[in-house]
Amino acid sequence: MYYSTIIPDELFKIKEVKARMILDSRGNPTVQVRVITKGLGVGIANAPSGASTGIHEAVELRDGGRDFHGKGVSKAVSNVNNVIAEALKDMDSRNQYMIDKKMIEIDGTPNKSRLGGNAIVATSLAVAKAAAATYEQPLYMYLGGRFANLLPVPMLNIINGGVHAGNKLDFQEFMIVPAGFKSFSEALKAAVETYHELKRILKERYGPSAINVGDEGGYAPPMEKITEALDALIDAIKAAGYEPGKEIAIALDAASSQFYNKDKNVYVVEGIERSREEMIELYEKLVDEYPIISIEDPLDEEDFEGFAEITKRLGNKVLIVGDDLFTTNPGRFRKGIEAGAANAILVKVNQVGTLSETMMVIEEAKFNNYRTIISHRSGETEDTTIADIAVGLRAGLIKTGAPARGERTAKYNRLLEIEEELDRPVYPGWKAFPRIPV
Ligand code: 2PG
Ligand code: MG
Repeated sequence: MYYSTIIPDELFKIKEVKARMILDSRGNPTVQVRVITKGLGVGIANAPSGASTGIHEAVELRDGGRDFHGKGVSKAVSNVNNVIAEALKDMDSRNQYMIDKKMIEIDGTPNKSRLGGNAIVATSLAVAKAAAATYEQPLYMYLGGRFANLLPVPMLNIINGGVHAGNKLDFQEFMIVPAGFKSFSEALKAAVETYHELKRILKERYGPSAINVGDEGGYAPPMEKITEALDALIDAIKAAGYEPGKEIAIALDAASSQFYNKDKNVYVVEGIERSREEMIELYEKLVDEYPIISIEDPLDEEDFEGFAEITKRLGNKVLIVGDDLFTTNPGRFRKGIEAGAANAILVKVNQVGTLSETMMVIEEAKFNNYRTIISHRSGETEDTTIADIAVGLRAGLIKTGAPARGERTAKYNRLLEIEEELDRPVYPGWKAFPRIPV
């Protein structure tokens, strides 16, 4: 982190920590935390919320009972206001590690279930933002200093399936990746144009209801086959005037634990039961036929061995991304590194629960040649912190939904702002991936 010597230390001390309940993009309660330093730096952060949550994630503390169908967060809010606020008072807001450690110690559980992962993550991020505000610096600069100049390549989920949509697509996310451009803004423009062409194509092929959107702003057309979704993406890219595979590629999040049948040890895709080997063969075929450059959670979240196998077979061409597999958890990630499982990690701050642990995971990833993708959750808010984290920690890639719905565009809009603010913004394009097209 970036330290200045001009501002007295006293002003970085935490004066106030206050939480409240707000709503997320699915209309569920979530936690907002505001931290104020003695120098009157204000940091506000909201906890996001997943649907396809891995079993190893930090736990979102929910009230249960009748209110909000059990999804209330009054316990988490009260934990911030009555326990965390007292513990953090007068601590130096720049001492992120000690602050996060303190919350972890008070919580005392391996999955942050006592204070709540939602209470802890919102506080952790709000502390960093309050420290940055005390320096009068944007968060990305506070986190990365003068090295914070790398805009991430966006992975835009424009067809939704799985548990994020009400259709029959087994894979959860069909993303476009505008890697063949010189700047973030040009890349985003191409993605937006493709998104609108896709809308036209889907309406033509499947009727007006096909342009309803899912949780992440992507369309949720009544398709059944994976190849139908991929064909629609290719047609949309071409209709927008871009070359598939050269300018815009495709990424998938299979979120396969959702269609894995543990008792039978099979994956049920398009009504057919498939073994691990048959799944890998399916992915190999798809990668052969389509310009796919990234596959997230291709196999079950416990199958480190299977992940190692698919990484061996496809890892020189595509990113094999661990999301539910790693859950941004340092211990699980280390196990994955040892097994040779995956070559990229999806990084969700609320999955592990604190900013310091997130930073440790990113460092570990870079040291071990894993690519890092900073990710939103399917339940989001207008909070844009992950955009600053992606730039500040030089992640190289970001996954934050379709270029539609305010909680998704907020992050893209923040990245446009950052690109404009930077002296020399760098857009890594294809360098973010193992396969550079010829
Ligand atoms: C995922 C995420 C975000 P959720 O699986 O990668 O797209 O979904 O937040 O529902 O876990
Ligand atoms: Mg995922």
